[in-house]
Amino acid sequence: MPQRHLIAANWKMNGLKAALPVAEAIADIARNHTSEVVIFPPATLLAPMQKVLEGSPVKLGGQDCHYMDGGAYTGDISAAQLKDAGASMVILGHSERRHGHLEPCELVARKVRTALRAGLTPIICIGETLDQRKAGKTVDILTKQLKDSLPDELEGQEFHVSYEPVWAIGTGMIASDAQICEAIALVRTWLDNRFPAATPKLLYGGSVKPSNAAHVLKLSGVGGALVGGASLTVDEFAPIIAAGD
Ligand code: G2H
Repeated sequence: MPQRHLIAANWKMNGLKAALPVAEAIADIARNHTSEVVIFPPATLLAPMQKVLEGSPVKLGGQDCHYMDGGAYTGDISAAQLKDAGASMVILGHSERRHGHLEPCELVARKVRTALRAGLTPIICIGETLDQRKAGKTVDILTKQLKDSLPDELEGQEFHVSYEPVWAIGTGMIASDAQICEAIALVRTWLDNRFPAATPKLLYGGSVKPSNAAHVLKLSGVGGALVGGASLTVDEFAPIIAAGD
């Protein structure tokens, strides 16, 4: 039986309380489709969104967490706090963290361990920049990111990996079928060797829209999509959820 697609809504630093009805509408839509739908709202909306989603199939996740379990880290959020506010998943290693906050792979790996300790399922993001792709380094970069960001502790745990080419994020310039399939195949082969018992879903992220979602989700090995801009409105996200059927 084919796996259900994982359709993840990464709201990034968007959304006030006024956006809660969007989550409510997404929950209504998700009830009529087969995909597993997860919303990653800003942390301020986790608790109120949990109330809105009560009894619905839609899950919640955090967009990042600190590498420590807790302590004097002003402005940060712990994995346990995300869990306490209703999250069951967390995105780690998103390129907006790797590049915008200069987070190296080793830090991502520490965060993965912390997330697992808190009982969160990590979605670990990897992806090359345009310069790296042009220089023919994509395979090396993705392999290094996998090797250094995925700790041994993932053995026997639930986790997912999202391939997000940096140049495709928020640009409207989606990767080609060949580029997606090549990267997904590389990740699957690497994971099969490193974590043979694991069954992670492999997501694609980067300018997924209603117009391309069904096509991307049918590509070989693609188990879901991490959607940014197009997850912020029901009009755009509803057809992406439906595309996962
Ligand atoms: C990639 C994606 C969501 P967008 O960051 O993770 O964003 O769909 O806006 O390119």
